Amino acid sequence: MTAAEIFSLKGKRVWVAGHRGMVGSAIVRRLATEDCEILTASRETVDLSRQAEVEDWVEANRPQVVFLAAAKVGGIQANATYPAEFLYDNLMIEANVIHASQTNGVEKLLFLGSTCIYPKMAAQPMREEALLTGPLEETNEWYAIAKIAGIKLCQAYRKQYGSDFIAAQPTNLYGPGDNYDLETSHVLPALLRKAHEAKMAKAAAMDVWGTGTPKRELLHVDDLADAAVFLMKHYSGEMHINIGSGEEIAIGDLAELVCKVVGYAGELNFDTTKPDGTPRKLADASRLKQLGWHGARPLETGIGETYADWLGSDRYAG
Ligand code: GFB
Repeated sequence: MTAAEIFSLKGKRVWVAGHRGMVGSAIVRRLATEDCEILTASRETVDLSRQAEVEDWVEANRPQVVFLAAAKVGGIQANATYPAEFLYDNLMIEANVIHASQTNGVEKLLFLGSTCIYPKMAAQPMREEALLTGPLEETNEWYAIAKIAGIKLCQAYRKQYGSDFIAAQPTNLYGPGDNYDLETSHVLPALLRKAHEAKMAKAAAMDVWGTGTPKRELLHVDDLADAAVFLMKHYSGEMHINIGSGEEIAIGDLAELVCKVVGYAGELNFDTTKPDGTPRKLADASRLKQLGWHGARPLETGIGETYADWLGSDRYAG
């Protein structure tokens, strides 16, 4: 049974902060099917890390609803290389957008975090209650601390001002609009690119970082966008909500699946000089399920769609 719709987007001015990113652009695509007015602001118009610019823009544009999808993001190596940027940029963006939303009377806001907020050794699947029960994983603790602060801002503004600000944690995402730079990307676009290039070059093998044993749960970004809109309409509460597919896969098996989709039959070379990161990261999405959302597409289908999208996009350099 689906929980009742408690908030309507009909006729509302809805700001998607971070609309050029993978998550924000997916939310814009999803909102196109709703009867609402979508607001976006380019980086040239408003730098979200600047408090005065955010306050001026929100005051002038008066959004009623905010999807806070703007963030500095990256894969395991980017997180480990740029700790200051991952902490500072994300803290500034979320503090500015959440505060300006409260002072300008935004009716509802959804903040998007990440399942890396949970302790490295959290019991699996990870329930929302695992937050702040143990040490974080070292490669992404800077990003995680910023995202935890975002959740706490939503809770604090709800407590002190009665603001209907909610938070959700998507698991590892993939899909259209992803970053394919091998140094800074997440695992799925990296594997797609490596397998494709190895196929084109008729290479005997391709590199996979780490041991291949860590497990990850992957969710297509269009499914995340659908779940985010669902939560906006059907959920209000202090508890942050997990968003996941419920399926996990070892990185070695993921590499094999990507090779199958791409049509590359070479060997996999595991480069153990690269970090593994968290051993397992499976979200317990039962709260979301109980509310009535369960729409994740099968992983192989999503990888096939993403591969086709990348080959046809201007991110593909040939
Ligand atoms: O996706 P990923 O970079 O991020 O890496 P995390 C996931 C796993 O895939 C790690 C392995 O065990 C990597 O070692 N891997 C194998 C690769 N080959 C590759 C490759 O070519 N590129 C990459 N990038 N990985 C990030 C966090 O963690 O995930 C962020 O750092 C955030 O804070 C994000 O939470 C969702 O899942 O380890």
